[in-house]
Amino acid sequence: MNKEKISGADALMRSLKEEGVDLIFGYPGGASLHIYDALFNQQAVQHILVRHEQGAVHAADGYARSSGKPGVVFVTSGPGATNAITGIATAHMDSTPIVVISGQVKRHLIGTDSFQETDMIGISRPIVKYSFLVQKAEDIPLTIKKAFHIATTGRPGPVVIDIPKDVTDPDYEFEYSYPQELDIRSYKPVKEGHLGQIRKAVKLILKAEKPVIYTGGGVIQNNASEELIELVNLLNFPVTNTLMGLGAYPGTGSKFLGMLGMHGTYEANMAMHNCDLILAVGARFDDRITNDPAKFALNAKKIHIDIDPASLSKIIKVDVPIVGSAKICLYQLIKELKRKISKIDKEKINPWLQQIASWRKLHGLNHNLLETVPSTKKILPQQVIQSLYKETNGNAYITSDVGQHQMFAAQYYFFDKPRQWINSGGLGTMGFGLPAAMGVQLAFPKATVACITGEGSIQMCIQELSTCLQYDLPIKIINVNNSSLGMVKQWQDMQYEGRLSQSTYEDSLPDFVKLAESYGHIGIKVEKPEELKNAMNECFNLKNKLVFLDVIVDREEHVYPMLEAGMSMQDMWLDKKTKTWE
Ligand SMILES: Cc1ncc(C[n+]2csc(CCOP(=O)(O)OP(=O)(O)O)c2C)c(N)n1
Repeated sequence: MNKEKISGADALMRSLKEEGVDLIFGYPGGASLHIYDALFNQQAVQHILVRHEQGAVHAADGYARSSGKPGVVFVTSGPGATNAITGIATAHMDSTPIVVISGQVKRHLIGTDSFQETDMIGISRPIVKYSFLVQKAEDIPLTIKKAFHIATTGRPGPVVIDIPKDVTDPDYEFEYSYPQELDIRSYKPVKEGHLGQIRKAVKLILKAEKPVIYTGGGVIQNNASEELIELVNLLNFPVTNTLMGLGAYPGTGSKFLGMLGMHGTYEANMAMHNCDLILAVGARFDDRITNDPAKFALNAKKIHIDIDPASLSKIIKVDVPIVGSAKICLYQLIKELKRKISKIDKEKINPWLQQIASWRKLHGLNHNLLETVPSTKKILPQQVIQSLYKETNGNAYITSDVGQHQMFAAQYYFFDKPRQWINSGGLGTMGFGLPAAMGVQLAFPKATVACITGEGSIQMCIQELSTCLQYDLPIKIINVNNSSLGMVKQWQDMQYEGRLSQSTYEDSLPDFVKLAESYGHIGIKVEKPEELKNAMNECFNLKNKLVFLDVIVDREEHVYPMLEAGMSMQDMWLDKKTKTWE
């Protein structure tokens, strides 16, 4: 077969097409001009021009989280590359598969402090799953093949490919072919759980009287929700999800305890603290869950399924570690349990389920605040989420930013499906919500996409409102406006006697309605509780428009429950005056 001669830049575009890429988020510059010219000369891949590289990476991340396909980013060298760093770190902490292709200065200029030179490989090293500095055009196809394989398999994560400008020079051509097979000897993630370990896990499961299934983002990433639901139905065990895991088990499901951890529900945290068995799947026992690891679930046996061997017994020592993919290991567990079906006694855990129900009755979240809090008061942030949930029938894709509004969203919107809830859990990146929503809307043009944000977070990537206009993205922005950096203020209220150091803005906030309008969108402001329902309705009825709903809420509201730092999972603040310990 005659091989065609093409340039490195054209080879890059061809290789991306081979990987099924149809969308790229990016921003051009000197070092990536050859690449952008190759992009211009092809039709297969659409490019979304963002307004800041951070937005490009979050958008690719939102695209990846919602669609399950890897997100792709183009940035230029120097400031383009460094602007992408927060986005890469965000994807790294939440294990999202993205491939970031950065332009680099010409090879002979590397190391000379040349114009717009920065050591992208060095800077990004601790926050990528892997990175490549491409040395010659001929290496591009195999590098792309490897990058997509590494980003999407095992524990997914971001991969950076840094390409010096002369490597993509149109005057240098080589014989292009795309590798069909790939074999990386040093990288072979284990998918199937060890059968002996699965059997040990089954033994513990059959013995348990007070079990909890605790799952995280791994179940969503690995498309293992169906298996999780089947397992729950088989055993009748209660389930709690991390912030990253919401939607893996239906939020309205009868066995669901709500989110656990720092702002988890009372019943989920009490169940974790008092259980006799934890089955952890695709979750990593991070500090927002365990509180003090030395006081964590002391009477529980622990089974931990995770694709990443480094996560096992990293923070909490577990009794049965199982390395493997969540989907396959859950399937293996179900299969083994079915072989022992006569030994499954669903009734045995009834007293435990009753105990959990009584915890919920005692201090569970009030999901009827819209109906029960008088409309003479200020709007509560929780009511905004409840109103949004009602208006969208629970069917929207929800992205969020970081702060109190994020926690209220996690607590009060019931996510029934995986990939419906998209937020920065690990890094907690303010500015994530809007560009992530762009990625979701582009992945699912007909879907309803809402971004729950705060007036602090939205201003971190507000420039993407312009991108939304260019590409007609009818995102609904729900700004839970408490005119303060609410989560910071909450900690200052609780731990610094209310000294609000740099967490308020005096009267310097923009008029968000006018701001939205100046970007060509629609803005609606709501201040009174009785206006909320209609405004929400108007917002979502404007189907083809981006609407910025600026909801002025009670700034004194705190997020509860809240774990008391350094204590156990049962030590929670339940409101401003009530705590569960002495
Ligand atoms: C980029 C970044 N800077 C700082 C923080 C620390 N931080 C966490 S929450 C928060 C306040 C967020 O305010 P806002 O977006 O208005 O949301 P609210 O908490 O008021 O709902 C801050 C500053 C962060 N998470 N991300």
